[in-house]
Amino acid sequence: MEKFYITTPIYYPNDIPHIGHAYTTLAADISARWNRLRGKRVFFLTGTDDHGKKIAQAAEKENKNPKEFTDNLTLKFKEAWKKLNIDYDRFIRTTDKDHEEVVIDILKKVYNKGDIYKGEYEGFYCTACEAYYTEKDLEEGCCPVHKTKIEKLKEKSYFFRLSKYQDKLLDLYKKNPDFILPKDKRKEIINRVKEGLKDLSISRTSFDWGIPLPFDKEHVCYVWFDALFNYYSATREKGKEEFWPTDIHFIGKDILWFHAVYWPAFLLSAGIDLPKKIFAHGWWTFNKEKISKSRGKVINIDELIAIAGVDSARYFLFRETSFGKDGDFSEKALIERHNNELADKLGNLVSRVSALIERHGIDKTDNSLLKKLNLKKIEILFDNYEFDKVLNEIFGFIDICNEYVQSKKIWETKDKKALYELKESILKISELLWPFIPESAEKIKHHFSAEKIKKSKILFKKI
Ligand code: ME8
Repeated sequence: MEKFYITTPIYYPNDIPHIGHAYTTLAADISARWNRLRGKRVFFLTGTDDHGKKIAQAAEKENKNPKEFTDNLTLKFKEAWKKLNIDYDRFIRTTDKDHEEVVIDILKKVYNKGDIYKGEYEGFYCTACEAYYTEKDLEEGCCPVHKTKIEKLKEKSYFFRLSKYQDKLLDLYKKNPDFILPKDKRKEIINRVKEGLKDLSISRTSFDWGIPLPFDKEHVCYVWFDALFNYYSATREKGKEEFWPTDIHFIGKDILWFHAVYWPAFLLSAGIDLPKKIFAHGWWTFNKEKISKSRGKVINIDELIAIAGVDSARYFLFRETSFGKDGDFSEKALIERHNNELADKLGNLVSRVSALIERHGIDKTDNSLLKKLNLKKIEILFDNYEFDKVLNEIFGFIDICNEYVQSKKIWETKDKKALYELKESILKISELLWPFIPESAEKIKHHFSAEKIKKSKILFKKI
């Protein structure tokens, strides 16, 4: 049986999760379900990034110690994923003992190899990014991403010899054209790497919320060096080793640089096999505005679900925009898709056909209707993470089924053979939709697998 290892970023537990975090985690859930459906052994990892200055500051603001602070918020992430029907295999935290041990081991290895050396760093540090900037990166003295005033830091630091890996990285991108997806993002990374890579500061002394360096306890490990290794440490558990390397890392485009440049360089240095693919998806805005806690434009998980239910939210996020492109979230657009597509197309098909079968029964026959479903195409689209197009294909077939009821005038002809074809087609539709809308798909499957099929209850109430 083929294995499939999929990950999400590990999120900063400095606040409750919002729609952006849900998006990546849902994408991974959809992929995990699809691969399980195809009989693969799947390992789906998500979790939280507990260390670092950002978390230390957020905890301090609430007068909590960082461990206690993150324990609390990590629970909120787990609750949210449960509400959204996200079925992961492990929730890792960078404060987990097994993870910390792996990071310490790797740090020793990379240090002994000579890829870590001591120096001094002077630069502009944005805590929200957990990254250093040079003066020319700044926009009027502010962080180019967060537009907040930025502090100048000078500290003794250990450096990772990132510059040494420039050619190896370029070679990696060349030999593996699918390493960075989508393709347009790949080009951006290659161009930036070609401009040159500076060595990377990987330790901090100005706070202590992190993993102490095994060769100098005065320093804690830089949060990104610690965090990225979560993907690897989760596979050091007994029985999980076979899952390495990762088949696909799902991330948002904001953190592609860390994943496409730092991460493979760290792994090359540590002598560990590289992940197969990194997919950087687009960014959601909310009513055309940036999702930002500080400016009050966020939509949290309870708000998202309250609009039209879990399945409609899951459906909307992957139907509205292609994975890889930016999208705008609005309640209005979600409700429209809920009404016009889930209720009017899918819901209508299910309720009409079930009512007709209850009245007239079915008669087994060859299924010419089902042949109109292009399964091969759907498989390719799914494997290419073109979720919106997958849904487009399935809903195109739902239209064909609805037209079939209409053109055959089944309510007059009482055509049991056509009803059989429709029943089988609906079962196939429910299977293909299961990764996206698991709860409704299971209801449909259950309903149409019954010995005596009865008229179904309304699946999606119109809003
Ligand atoms: O970056 N639209 O954590 P984070 C789409 N801890 N996706 C969004 C989004 C939006 N508006 N906002 C957030 C970190 N995301 C690090 C990661 S991994 C080793 C360490 C999603 O809590 C998207 O997946 O800031 C993005 O990459 C992630 O949340 C950032 O989460």
